[in-house]
Amino acid sequence: MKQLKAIIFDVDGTLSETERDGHRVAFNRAFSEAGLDWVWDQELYGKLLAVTGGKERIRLFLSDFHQDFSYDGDIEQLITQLHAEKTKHYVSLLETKAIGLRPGVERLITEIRDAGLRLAIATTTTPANVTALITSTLGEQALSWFDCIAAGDVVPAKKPAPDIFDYCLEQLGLNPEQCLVFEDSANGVLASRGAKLPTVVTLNNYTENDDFSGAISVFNHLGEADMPCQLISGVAIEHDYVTVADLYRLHVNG
Ligand code: XBP
Ligand code: MG
Repeated sequence: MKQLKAIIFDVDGTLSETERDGHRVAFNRAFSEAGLDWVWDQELYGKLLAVTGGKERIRLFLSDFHQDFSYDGDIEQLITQLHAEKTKHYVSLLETKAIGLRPGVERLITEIRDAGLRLAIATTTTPANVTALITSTLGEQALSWFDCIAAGDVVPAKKPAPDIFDYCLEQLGLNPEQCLVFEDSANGVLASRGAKLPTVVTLNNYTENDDFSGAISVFNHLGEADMPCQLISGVAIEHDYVTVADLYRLHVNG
């Protein structure tokens, strides 16, 4: 019988709604500061989310949405610089506590720790962004709750490639069937399933039309006692919000 040992969380869109009001805003600030007239509105940003990774997203913007842009210098250097500035803006934004955790995230993380299960993170975003989000929402001590924070360019191929999850499993010293993943996007599920990891989805506005056929269950969020979650598809849970007991039950179905 497969025994659940660790819960692996994605970050953007799963722990927190960081994309629209966090990353997008930070990209726009970096563009404006660099004297560029690029503005990523909410709709365009939704299209750019087709790729994961901020540098990759700028490349997609230039190749598919702004072919007219010409630049005399080294374009890769410009992208690297813009992305570094974007990261600074994003971290500053989080330091103002502008973005909180999604419903049920803090509660479930506490329950997971109390149950003696291990915690990990597997994300495409830059490590500094993860540190800033965890610190600003759960406090600096919370960084030590995660046995592995696998993030960003530590692997060459970002989600939907399975590499970041493979890396995370290696760091944890666990097999895929000993873990359960929370993701919010089709690219995330392709990556986790590519690593053979059982996966549950909490979707959001940007991902509600994604294909989650590889997931055990899809919920709108994790829910709280006073904020019931909704099952969109897959295996149901016992109560109105996802508990550790549900994690064991969902895991058996993975
Ligand atoms: C989400 C991403 C990231 C962020 C931006 O990662 O694709 O690219 O949008 O962060 P996940 P960076 O859902 O895996 O957490 O600019 O640092 O890449
Ligand atoms: Mg995500």
